[in-house]
Amino acid sequence: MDLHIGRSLSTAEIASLLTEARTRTFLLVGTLSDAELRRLHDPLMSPIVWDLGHIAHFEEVWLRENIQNGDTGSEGLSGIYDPFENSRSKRAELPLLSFPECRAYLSTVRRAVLDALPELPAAGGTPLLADSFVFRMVLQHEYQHNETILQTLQLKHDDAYQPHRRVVAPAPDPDAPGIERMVRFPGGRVILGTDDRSIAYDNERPAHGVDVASFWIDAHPVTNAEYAAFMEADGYADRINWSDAGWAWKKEAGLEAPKYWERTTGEWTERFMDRVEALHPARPVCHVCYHEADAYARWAGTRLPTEVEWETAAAWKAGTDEPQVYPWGDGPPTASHANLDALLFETTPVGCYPEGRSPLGCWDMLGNVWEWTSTDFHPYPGYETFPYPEYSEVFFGDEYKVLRGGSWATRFGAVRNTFRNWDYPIRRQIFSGFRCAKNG
Ligand code: AVJ
Ligand code: FE
Repeated sequence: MDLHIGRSLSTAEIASLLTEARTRTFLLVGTLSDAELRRLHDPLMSPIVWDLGHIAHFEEVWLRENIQNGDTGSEGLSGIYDPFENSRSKRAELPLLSFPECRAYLSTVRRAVLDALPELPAAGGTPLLADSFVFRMVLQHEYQHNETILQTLQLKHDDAYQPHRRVVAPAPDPDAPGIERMVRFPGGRVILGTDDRSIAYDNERPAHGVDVASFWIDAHPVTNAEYAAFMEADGYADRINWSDAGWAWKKEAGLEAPKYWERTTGEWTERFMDRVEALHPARPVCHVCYHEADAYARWAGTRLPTEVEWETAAAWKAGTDEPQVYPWGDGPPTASHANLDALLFETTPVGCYPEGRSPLGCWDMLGNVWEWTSTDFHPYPGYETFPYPEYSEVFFGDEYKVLRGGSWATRFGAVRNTFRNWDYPIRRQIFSGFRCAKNG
């Protein structure tokens, strides 16, 4: 699926991308009962019907009210579906639309959007419409909430979610070059971020030069086998591995293994939705918080990469001034580049995606697991809010750590080398792993 970054979309392309996004949303939630959709599965997440109503509301605000002066008759819903008015743990108490009502709301908004599309100025007369940005923003919003819904489904305590698994991982290529432990960036000036206005969020702009010192970075994310070695070496118990904040959190939360790891008969297992599997040694460790990633890195004699180092390892290509949009180049992601787009419903052993390697030699930069970086979420120099402060601006500060690269649950169109995600350093219901770096 191609979002044609950098140019405006035709009416037909917009319609087909919007339809495809909606088909996927319903594929994910279509087998759930009304009760499962309405329930608060975990205080960290919204009831799934909230996400669905919020997807419709966001589309209504941006593709009807803000560009078409449209009105679809849903006044009063703002108070329910505005994320800033109600925290996630309170959303189950709201008068939420039922699943059938959500379906009706989604389709009423969508019909109005599609009906009005042909009348929109083709070349895009406003900053929102220029290069079809606002359509890609609404698409990415639905994609992002698909991943949020998958986090909720993975958390579900009662009957495990049974996904439609539509894809199998490519078998590791026996002729593929072996994976080195670490690769080295020789140091130099790199361009980070982007000036793109067709898909990039405000927090990815502007493109800016940075002088980056030489460093080493893991050629693949830290694997289960590597993480298990840290556990066996009493890594969780040894104070020396932990920052003060990490140690305090570890004690309070009683952390002793990644979330969804279970040990019943001596051997660790890892759960993906309804599948409990023996720990695969070559899968990246997933569902660790920042503090666990940081502790592992200290134990290993390394550190987490900065987001500048991460993006350099993904996007820099020797001999060119232009950073690459994706680790493999500028072409859109496909199933042979990365474990993205959710239909595998689990992580894959590192080494399955030789086509996805970056020029520096890093595997799995996109897909599989989000990767914690050591960087707090701050704006780039020259940042300007566009189009609304509640996407990034209100989150800037040292409370959040930046994550990069997307996970198996991230849709193709929702990630690229410049994409910045962020979360609290204690979170681990997200599909998060990490890779390590060191000076040199
Ligand atoms: C970019 C994943 C941090 O889920 O809070 C969804 C994405 N923003 N709706 C979030 C988002 C508005 C955002 N993250
Ligand atoms: Fe949202």
